[in-house]
Amino acid sequence: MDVSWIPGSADLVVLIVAGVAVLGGIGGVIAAKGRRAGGAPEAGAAPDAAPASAPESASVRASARASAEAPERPDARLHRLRARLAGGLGASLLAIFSKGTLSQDDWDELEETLLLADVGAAATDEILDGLRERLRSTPDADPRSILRDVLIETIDPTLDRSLRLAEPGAGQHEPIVVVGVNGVGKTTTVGKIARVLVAEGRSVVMGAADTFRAAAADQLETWGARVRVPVIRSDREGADPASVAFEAADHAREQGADVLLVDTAGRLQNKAGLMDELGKIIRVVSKVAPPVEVLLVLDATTGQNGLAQARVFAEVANVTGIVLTKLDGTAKGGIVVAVQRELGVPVKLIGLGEGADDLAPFDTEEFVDGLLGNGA
Ligand SMILES: Nc1nc2c(ncn2[C@@H]2O[C@H](COP(=O)(O)OP(=O)(O)OP(=O)(O)O)[C@@H](O)[C@H]2O)c(=O)[nH]1
Ligand SMILES: [Mg+2]
Repeated sequence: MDVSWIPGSADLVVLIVAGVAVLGGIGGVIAAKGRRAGGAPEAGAAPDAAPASAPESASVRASARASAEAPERPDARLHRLRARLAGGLGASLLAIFSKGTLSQDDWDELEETLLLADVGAAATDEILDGLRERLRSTPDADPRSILRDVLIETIDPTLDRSLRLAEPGAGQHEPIVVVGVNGVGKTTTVGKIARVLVAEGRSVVMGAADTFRAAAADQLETWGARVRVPVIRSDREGADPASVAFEAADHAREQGADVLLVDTAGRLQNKAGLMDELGKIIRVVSKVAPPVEVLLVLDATTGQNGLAQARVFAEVANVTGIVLTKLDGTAKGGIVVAVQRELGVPVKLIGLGEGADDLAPFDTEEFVDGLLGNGA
């Protein structure tokens, strides 16, 4: 833009540039917005923490504007959401099973249906063997209940799927780190988990350690504002994610929060880079408190690709649980079986929609009943 016609424009340009630089500097440091929002002391802040005189940030304004919402209690959620599972895998299986005696073609169709639902080859064989064996040994039993039993056994109702958290109010600022490739639903899941924890009476702090895009932290702040959970973030794109994670952990400790939720970036540029970044985040958070959960978020619609990515994450971080998102409207529910086998860790939560309360604790029987469209 040519501004040379404005008297003293050279000075003006210098002033504007200087102003932008100052603002950039303020925005570039860790902006412990939750701290300022809550008026909590700055003690223990990293040396580069935002000065108290920094202008009020967007998150503070957003938090003030938003009215707090009461999230739905988690226990009944899967029951409400399970209708969203029906119509996919379960409907196809039941259609085959309702034929009575199964011909070889029916068995082939069953196998194909399971494979198409991403159950995986080994588990498919096991399910088919289980079905044959049950149909033989209990010929009078309802084939539908045999199918239900075999699916429940395959998914394994004995696995501990609870988040390993202390009781609400324990104030142990226990970290949960959420990882996964981009677009799978990490940030949404972090926001939804915050709502679940708040509904359970827990105090929560969130850390936006996805510093790749400023929009990622904005997205998390929107979630935080709705349930009045402070979000620690940086305004500078490309800021050190581990510093943000540390600030967040430190803030959670200061506040005596029950849980710290850390959102991370999903770029899978290469394994070494990922290992470096995630490793560092987990290490610095551990200085305050070791993560009680590292949750891997997987998009249920991505099939084998998703599994391959999951493997890389599992090698890099000590994944303790899986969150399967986007199970609404997909016939790929079989991925639950495949991913548990692949990684040897249980699916703990499932995403069944974009709505704020569309995340449910995984319950094997409810899930199978949902798949099979069994009545409530
Ligand atoms: N239908 C459906 N959509 C979902 C679910 N979970 C997340 N989404 C949508 O998936 C999209 C991506 O979600 P994000 O939470 O931004 O994903 P992310 O992993 O944080 O993405 P990056 O930050 O880019 O790595 C959004 O449009 C979400 O609304 C789900 O369970 N069901
Ligand atoms: Mg994100």
